[in-house]
Amino acid sequence: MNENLQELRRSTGGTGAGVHKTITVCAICTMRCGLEVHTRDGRFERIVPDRENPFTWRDFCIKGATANQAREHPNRLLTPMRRVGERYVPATYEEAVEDISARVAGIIDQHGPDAVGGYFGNPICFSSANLAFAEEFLKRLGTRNKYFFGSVDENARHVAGREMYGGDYCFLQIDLDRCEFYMLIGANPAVSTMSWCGMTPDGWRRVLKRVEAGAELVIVDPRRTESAAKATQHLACPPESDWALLLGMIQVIFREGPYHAQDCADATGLDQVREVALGADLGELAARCDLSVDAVESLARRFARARTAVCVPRTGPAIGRNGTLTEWLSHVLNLITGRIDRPGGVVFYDSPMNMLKVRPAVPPEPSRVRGLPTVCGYRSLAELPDEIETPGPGQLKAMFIIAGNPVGAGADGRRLDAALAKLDLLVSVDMFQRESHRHAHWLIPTTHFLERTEVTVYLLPNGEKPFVQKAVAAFDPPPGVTEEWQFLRDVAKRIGRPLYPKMENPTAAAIIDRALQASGAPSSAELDAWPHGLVLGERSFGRLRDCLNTPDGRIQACPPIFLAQLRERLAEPVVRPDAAERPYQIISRRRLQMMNTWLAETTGQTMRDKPGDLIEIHPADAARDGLLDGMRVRVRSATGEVEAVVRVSPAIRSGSAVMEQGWGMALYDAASGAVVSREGVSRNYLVSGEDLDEITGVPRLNGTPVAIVRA
Ligand SMILES: Nc1nc2c(c(=O)[nH]1)N[C@H]1C(S)=C(S)[C@@H](COP(=O)(O)OP(=O)(O)OC[C@H]3O[C@@H](n4cnc5c(=O)[nH]c(N)nc54)[C@H](O)[C@@H]3O)O[C@H]1N2
Ligand SMILES: Nc1nc2c(c(=O)[nH]1)N[C@H]1C(S)=C(S)[C@@H](COP(=O)(O)OP(=O)(O)OC[C@H]3O[C@@H](n4cnc5c(=O)[nH]c(N)nc54)[C@H](O)[C@@H]3O)O[C@H]1N2
Ligand code: SF4
Ligand SMILES: [Mo]
Repeated sequence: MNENLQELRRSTGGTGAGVHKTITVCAICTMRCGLEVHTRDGRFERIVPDRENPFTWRDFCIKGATANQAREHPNRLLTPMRRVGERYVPATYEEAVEDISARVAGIIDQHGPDAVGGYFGNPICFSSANLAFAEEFLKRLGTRNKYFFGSVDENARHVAGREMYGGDYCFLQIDLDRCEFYMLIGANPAVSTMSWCGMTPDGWRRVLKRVEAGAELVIVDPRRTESAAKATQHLACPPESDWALLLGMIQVIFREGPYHAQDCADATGLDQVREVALGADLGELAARCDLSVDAVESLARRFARARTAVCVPRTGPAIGRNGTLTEWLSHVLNLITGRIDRPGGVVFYDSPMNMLKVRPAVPPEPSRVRGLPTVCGYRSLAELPDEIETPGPGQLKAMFIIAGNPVGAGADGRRLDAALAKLDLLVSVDMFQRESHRHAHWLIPTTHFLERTEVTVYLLPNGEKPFVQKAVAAFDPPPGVTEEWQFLRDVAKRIGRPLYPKMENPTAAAIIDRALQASGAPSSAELDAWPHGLVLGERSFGRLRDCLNTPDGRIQACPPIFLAQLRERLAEPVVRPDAAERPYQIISRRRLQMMNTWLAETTGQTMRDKPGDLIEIHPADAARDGLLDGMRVRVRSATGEVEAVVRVSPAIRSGSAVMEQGWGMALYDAASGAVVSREGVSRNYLVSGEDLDEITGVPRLNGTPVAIVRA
């Protein structure tokens, strides 16, 4: 049934009698660590890092080591399940394809293509084939109702790429080993690894080695994180204030120098940035980030004078209402100090798969109901309930949720849950039935990555080295499980909208071979000669300015929509107007054992405490509000309320409250409808879908104001 690359599955020689080692790649996070899977007589024994992988294995972690637990989990979906009343019954793959395609075709006939939509979650990126087929699927349906995890993650980078360089996927990467001054804003690589829209193997340890050798590492984070504890300076600024710090630094550098005169002259719009920066009140900017003017000046001087330096904001600010401004102003800071596409700075890799050429910017389009701009052609997840519930042409009637758990990952999950229940057709493509799939009419099972043979092309443009490897399946998929790219292809064909219509028989292998060929890489078949993967050469950079897709061919330092938003923020009061009513702002945290909302059912269980229930606050705040360690409390926002347990910790900045993301999501047993597990609470139920960064469409997952009262 699986006409994929399984026949190419191959085991290298065993170590002991009957033990086989399969060389493959972890598909849980972007690090894509090389793995060695040991099996005996086809049964799992253990997973260890593939130390012969020339590139990736050093970040190997517990999630990779225990990956097989999800594959063998008793609640894994092993066959398509059709909803009948409040229950699910097993169905064949053919029945699923037939019923789903008939219903989708009917909905399109009656309501038009926008009535069918899709949401792609984060793991879709870890299979190049699944991603390509899923994008093609929505394209061939012809729908504008497209959603992906970017609007709860990296959209700030997409909009900066689009507006400043002319490419949605123009990701600048850190030239790590030549850098002497790292300024990381809202990043915790000690836990999350150096893998945001790119990937730098062993990156965090390499940064620490540079620090030992004298480099500066400044971390801006409201919590004294595992990473901040290793920094040469930790600035515990309040959530959402990073833009003010950056604008203050830019002012100091414009006022005093040194700045890079040539790079400033070569960019468009710097005069406007200079004017706003110099016009701002430095005392007020410093107050917004709770720093002294001296501290801002000192940081700016050190940054500007460092021989090499980078300023890189990550998820902390990106998933808040000031993600755009923070990302933009970090580029400006890097630009004026001559750090863009220069050694030791943030660089654009020269690659045959040049993302400025392969993926030019998709112009934003206003959404149907709220008029929010699309990013990369995708609407904000925060708009999904409105698009389902608002009648009229283009109203959503059917959704495909592929590799995602949007009820837990995005804002106001309770509202999204209620909206999903109103769909005529909800299809989930996942290994499990989770909270977001509660109302699904069809549950389509998928392969676990240990059951897939596939070349990953993702790292060709964005990895620190151009690297390709054929991940090899260590196991056959269960008999009732088909690859998801194949499912989407079969449904589209049955609807009469075949994917890749110019190809006779589009397969994962064919699509990937096309991408490999375009990159000058060996084909899937040829890559068998390098089971541990192949580094295609050294990276070069320095050609960003020749590749720009902007109207005048120059870097746009001051995109008008960014400037307009900056002026709005500058006009806002320094103290939040709702600070008395809701004195805390919640921020998020990750654990090594979890991956967003998944793995709670496997490695999540190895955690000693129950982090899914905790709200961490500063001792002074606890004393003021009469809260004690271990006390049960209600956490209230303008949107919702959840219960939690207080943990008092000096690591948290006063006024911030840390609630771990990813918890509170049910895992179901589809056949019986029983909730198998639901640990902790979902802190995202507190987050509004209306209060967001209007440019990225990202809600205040970090920064939502809350009150905490005794339960
Ligand atoms: N408060 C708060 N919210 C956050 C964040 C935060 O830091 N704080 N982080 C945000 C970020 S960075 C992200 S990326 C998003 C994630 O948002 P989502 O991607 O929507 O959520 P995940 O929890 O990653 O859910 C992934 C789902 O994919 C399934 N899955 C795993 N492998 C496969 C596969 O190969 N195929 C298929 N079809 N399914 C698979 C898993 O079982 C799981 O159900 O959450 C965001 N939400
Ligand atoms: N173990 C593990 N590793 C992961 C993941 C996981 O879930 N678990 N998820 C993966 C994914 S999908 C992603 S996108 C990456 C993300 O990796 P990172 O970008 O490193 O994100 P986080 O680990 O969430 O760290 C964000 C930090 O920002 C701080 N913060 C919150 N709000 C603000 C703010 O307004 N300003 C500032 N300056 N700081 C703020 C938080 O306290 C937190 O320490 O990690 C990946 N790696
Ligand atoms: S989850 Fe762990 S083992 Fe897997 S790729 Fe990420 S860091 Fe590597
Ligand atoms: Mo993410």
